[in-house]
Amino acid sequence: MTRDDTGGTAAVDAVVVGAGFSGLYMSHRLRELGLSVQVFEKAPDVGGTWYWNRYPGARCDSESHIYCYSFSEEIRDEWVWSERYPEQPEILEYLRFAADHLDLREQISFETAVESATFDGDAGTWTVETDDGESVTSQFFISAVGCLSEPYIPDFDNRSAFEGEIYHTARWPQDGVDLDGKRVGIIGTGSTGIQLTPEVADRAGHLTVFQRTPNYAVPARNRPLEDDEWAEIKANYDEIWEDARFSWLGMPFEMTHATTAGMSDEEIRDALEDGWQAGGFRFLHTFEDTLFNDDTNEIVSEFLREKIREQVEDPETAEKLVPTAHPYGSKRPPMDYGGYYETFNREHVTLADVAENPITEFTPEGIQTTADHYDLGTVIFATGFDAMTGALLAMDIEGRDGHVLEEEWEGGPRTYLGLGVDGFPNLFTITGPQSPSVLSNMPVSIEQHVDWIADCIEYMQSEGYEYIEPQSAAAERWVSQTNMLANEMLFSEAESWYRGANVPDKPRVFTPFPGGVETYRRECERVVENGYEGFDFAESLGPLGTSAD
Ligand code: FAD
Ligand code: N01
Repeated sequence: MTRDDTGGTAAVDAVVVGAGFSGLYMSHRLRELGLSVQVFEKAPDVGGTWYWNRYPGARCDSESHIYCYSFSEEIRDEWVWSERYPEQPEILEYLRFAADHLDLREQISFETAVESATFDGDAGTWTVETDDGESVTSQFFISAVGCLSEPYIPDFDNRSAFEGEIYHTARWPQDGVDLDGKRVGIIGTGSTGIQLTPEVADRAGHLTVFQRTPNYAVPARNRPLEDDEWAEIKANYDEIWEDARFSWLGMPFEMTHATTAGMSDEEIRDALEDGWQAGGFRFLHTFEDTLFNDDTNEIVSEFLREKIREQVEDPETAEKLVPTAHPYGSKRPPMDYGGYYETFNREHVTLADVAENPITEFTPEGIQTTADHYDLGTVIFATGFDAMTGALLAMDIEGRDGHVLEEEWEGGPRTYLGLGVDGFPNLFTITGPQSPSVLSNMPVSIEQHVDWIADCIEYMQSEGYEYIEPQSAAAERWVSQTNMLANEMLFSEAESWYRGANVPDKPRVFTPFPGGVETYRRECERVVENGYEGFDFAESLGPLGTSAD
């Protein structure tokens, strides 16, 4: 059955929220299974991340040949990436091409935000309500809302008093922003701020970068992809993807060394130089224990600190840019696409250390810190996202027997495998909390989640099951395992968005699964081989939630 256009309640087999990498592939797989699907997407087009993040310099830092879908030979054969790390318009064009090729647009309602989803215990269906007053019922409710899609804007005093222009990088205007000759301020030095800074410096009359925490940026070493290189990738495509699927980060790179222990200083330096020259995430593959071993990490961090000092002429500015309070990799490693550190050598660029002198308020003319006033015409928030749970919890989700997701997750998210939540039958969360998601090259993880969900629904169809729900004990175990693994690594040594630390009052828990893409995939496969261990299935609602596990 398809949704009726009258605004009345209608029934579909599945509602999918979001039309980025996840929602597009999910709706394709469901349609292949013969299900009727309704996709809701806030934006006026497909693309997700790549629709919204149009700021100057936006590009991926996964390499293009693996930052894409692998499931369709036709898409793969028809598409040619231009660069090692393509820019936002090219990635958006790719996702548009994929949506058109798979003929997915007809089932998507654009410019429609899902506001709530309520499980009706009598009917055994989800009722999904949108911001345009529409109401749809469905058997399955599938979230593809993205881990990094709910922008975070700090609540600075007097922001509305500012008489200039304010932008967030993840809500960048379609027609761009005129920055030429302007006095611009950028707040934030995460991956986004670091990509943005050199680009804005090229255009602005004066640029002030407000930095709270310095970061370790490694050169991305972007370049065009040559024809012969692309031909070789295509010739070995299946092998490359198989390596990515059974890897640590969803990237087909080998670790160069297990550890620094037993190596001479010169050997270590040479290995790090090789990683530095290779660039991007290949650098992180220099030593396997970088995120586990304090000694190795300190060597790697110190190498990067020296590299920063070499690039910045003024020693005082250099020291402000050198991270000392957190180990490399404990925050998401950013990439440098074009002289980030060298930008601070330019006459018209100022670094404002807002850890030392915090921002106190906005004024009509700019930003006041505890030390100085900065006159600005344009302020760009590169302040990131309410990550992992922000977009999910922006919807009011109520499961069976009055389980409300926001209340259940007051102390932090709790899922089984990042795929489902106990108390919420037939809800699936693509790249949900406690899955590898943001700790991986995401298309690899997205395809794995979508395939797992689609295969599970196919299994339900073949067995005559109407409902699936994780067991509480299984979710409990999975969350403990995720936390245990995170505690064995260096993640707890940084105030990062991985731990919800960037958003005031958010629970401080580590949200992604840090055990690696391969380990996670094998666990998901093992769960299926053991008859979907940890999940309950039922033909009617009665038995759900009663399993003693
Ligand atoms: P998204 O692309 O975030 O799509 C989610 C969609 O859901 C959005 O379109 C949103 O509008 C919609 N939505 C949300 N809530 C609702 C609602 N209530 N109702 C209706 N619609 C809703 N990952 C990598 O692996 N490698 C990279 O190099 C990389 N680069 C990145 C660069 C930037 C600037 C950012 C922000 C992220 C990057 N990521 C990268 C992560 C990126 O988010 C994922 O790779 C991927 O695009 C996620 O796809 P998705 O479909 O799961 O989510
Ligand atoms: O966001 P972030 P992002 N006062 O949260 C600062 C992906 N991504 O958009 O570190 C002052 O990392 C905050 O300071 P601090 C990638 O996964 C990928 O940059 O909290 N400053 C920080 O510097 C990435 O990790 C790519 O002390 C404040 C910055 O704002 C994720 O998206 C490109 C502040 C936010 O950094 C998010 O990256 C871009 C305050 N009150 C993004 N509040 C590529 O692939 C926050 N900050 C290339």
